[in-house]
Amino acid sequence: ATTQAIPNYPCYETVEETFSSADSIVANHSNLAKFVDVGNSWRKTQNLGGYDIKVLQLTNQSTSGEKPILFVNSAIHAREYTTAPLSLAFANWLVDGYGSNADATWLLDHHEIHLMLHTNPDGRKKAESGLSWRKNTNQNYCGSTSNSRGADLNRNFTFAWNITNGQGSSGNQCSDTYRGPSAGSEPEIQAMQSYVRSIFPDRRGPGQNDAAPSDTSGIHIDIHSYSELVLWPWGHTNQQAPNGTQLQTLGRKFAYFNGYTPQQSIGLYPTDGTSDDVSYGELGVAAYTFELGTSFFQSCSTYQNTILPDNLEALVYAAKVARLPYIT
Ligand code: ING
Ligand code: ZN
Repeated sequence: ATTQAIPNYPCYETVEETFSSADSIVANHSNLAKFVDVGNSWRKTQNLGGYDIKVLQLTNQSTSGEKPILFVNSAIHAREYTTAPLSLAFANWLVDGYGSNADATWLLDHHEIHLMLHTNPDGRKKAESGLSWRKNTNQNYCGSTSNSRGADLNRNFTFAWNITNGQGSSGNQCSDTYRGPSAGSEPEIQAMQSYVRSIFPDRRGPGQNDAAPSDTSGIHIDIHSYSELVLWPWGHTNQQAPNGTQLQTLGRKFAYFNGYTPQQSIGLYPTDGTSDDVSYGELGVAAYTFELGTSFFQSCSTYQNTILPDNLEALVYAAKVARLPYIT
């Protein structure tokens, strides 16, 4: 692969380096890893280059039976540099430890870890040039050459989309929290939502359309930066989620490992159409947002000495506690 590290941030893999590292993991551990194409970035849908949306699936393919799933997505916001490197480091920790580290071995034998390393690769490519880019790069919003163009992918999910009267997202195409013209309008979000629906069964109780999940067995973590927080639904209302107590208990345990502040996500600010609200609200998956570190363009030394080790422990713990619905 071509070497093209991000200027001044040699510890953070580019999109291409991330994908080629994932390909190497598969090449060196073909019984433990698959790298699956699950959709397209906006630019790819337009034949403007762009990228596939890909998931690194990690589990021992020789051990059979249904396994509990941890799904992690990272870099949905382009400038949040540390997030995809953390997911990739987690993957390497698992496969490198297989057969020697008891935790890594047990996790790969009996669990599935699914990593959407780059949820917004078009945007991430912009951010790699040093721009403070958050959204995707959809040229239909805010003018085709504006650096304010695109949709905020973490306001575009189909659950509770645009439900807070403009408090939790923006209708202004040039805003950094532009929600898109309709729920799920962006191809990156269509790819992620159909993937999440394909791996997690609907755990909601009978007769419930959009609320009151009765079980939290699978786990989804959306990795962002920054603010040193562990967040859980809801973001679109001050009400506690139906499983608010359980979500808080698990969130506090994640926070024990990474040292962050655990809270319901609306405590940060109101949001709508976010990833954690949809995974929890539509499917009953225990869904969290981690806010890594203290800046977008975090120094490599802080990432390597603090953010990476602390959050690796939190992710390992999350993979361990993901469980099957019938285990209580
Ligand atoms: N923060 C998140 C955002 O999308 C968030 C915070 C996520 C709040 C999910 C509630 C739910 O705005 C960053 N840094 O992107
Ligand atoms: Zn973010």
